[in-house]
Amino acid sequence: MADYQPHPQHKFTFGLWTVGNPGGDPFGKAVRKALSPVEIVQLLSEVGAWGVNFHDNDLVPIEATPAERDRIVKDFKQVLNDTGLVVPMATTNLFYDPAFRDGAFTSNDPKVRAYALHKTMRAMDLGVELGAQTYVFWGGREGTESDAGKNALDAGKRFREALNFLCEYALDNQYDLKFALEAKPNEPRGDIYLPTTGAMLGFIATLDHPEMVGVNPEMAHEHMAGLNFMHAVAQAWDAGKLFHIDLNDQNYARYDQDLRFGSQSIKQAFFLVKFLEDVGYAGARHFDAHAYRTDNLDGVKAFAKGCMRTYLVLKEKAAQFKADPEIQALLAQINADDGSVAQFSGKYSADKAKSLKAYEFDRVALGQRGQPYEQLDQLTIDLLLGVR
Ligand code: GCO
Ligand code: MN
Ligand code: MN
Repeated sequence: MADYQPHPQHKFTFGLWTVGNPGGDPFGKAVRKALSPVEIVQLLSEVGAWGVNFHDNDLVPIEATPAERDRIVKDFKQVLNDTGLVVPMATTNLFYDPAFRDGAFTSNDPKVRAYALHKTMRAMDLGVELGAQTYVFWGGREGTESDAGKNALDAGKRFREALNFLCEYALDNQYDLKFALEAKPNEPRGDIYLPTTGAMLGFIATLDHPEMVGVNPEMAHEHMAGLNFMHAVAQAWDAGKLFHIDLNDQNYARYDQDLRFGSQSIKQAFFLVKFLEDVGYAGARHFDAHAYRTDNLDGVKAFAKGCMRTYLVLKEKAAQFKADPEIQALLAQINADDGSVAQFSGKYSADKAKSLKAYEFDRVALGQRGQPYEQLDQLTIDLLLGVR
């Protein structure tokens, strides 16, 4: 039996803002003491994480003087050095400050758009200085409550222009950095532009440097939209665009819950882990969530350990699924192919099209074939419930 202990090769990461979340919400103030970035790294090291990610202002407060910045960065580098934690990803806070109340790159105010670029370039410098190779863009306030005041077409053009500018900035500075766009359907805006991973993938193809830009799908965000997260991740993978992933959990059709990975949608989490392990996704597994507001520091540690433990348990379950003869026999039956139409598969040719059009199908027989999905799903459930 595995011990489900996290190791560096699992590439488990957390943001400073996740385990550092003091538990405030729109209805109540913080309930936990704010931890310094150094304390957070120590906590992450204690629970066995591999890396730590941050928004510029999680590390360096927006009001900090250059001298304060230097001291904070020095202390942070020291604790990274002491603990061995790495910084695989960094990002910009373009949503907290009132300056961004109507968005950043898509704001109607050209000064805000310019400030967003200025802030992001500085944040990229900081991320690169600390070793980040992935740079996430989550457009938290890039959206509207009313479409009366903002033109959706202009917003898309502005977002594209900003990303093109920042790609050039990375190239100009020879930064070894890839961008990962994170979609979310709503919260904090009524509607956020490019609300799904699929929408982001379509948008990336319109950029000047699409090869530098991929996605950072988040489980809770696709669930908020009522979608199948694993399907979104599969599409991103197929496009060669799965540059990063935000793992957490969420009850469908609720507010943004940021629950511990696997705490709510265990079956969806299983198929996701199975997918990532089956295809050999080699990037970071980032847990973008936080502990329940009810909990104190012990709960924060339990939360972080729980995210990683559940991932590893599901990884083991995925291996069991693969090794289970009954499950595999059903899958073989489901995917059976007698080769009788092999001549029609693959690339188009005029001859192939002609003979396929002329081929006589037994349509009624096709409709009579049932699939043992009920049996297979129950075996999956038995496996997940630990009775198999
Ligand atoms: C959210 C988002 C954020 C982003 C983070 C990194 O719902 O608040 O998921 O946590 O992931 O800003 O870009
Ligand atoms: Mn989120
Ligand atoms: Mn996220």
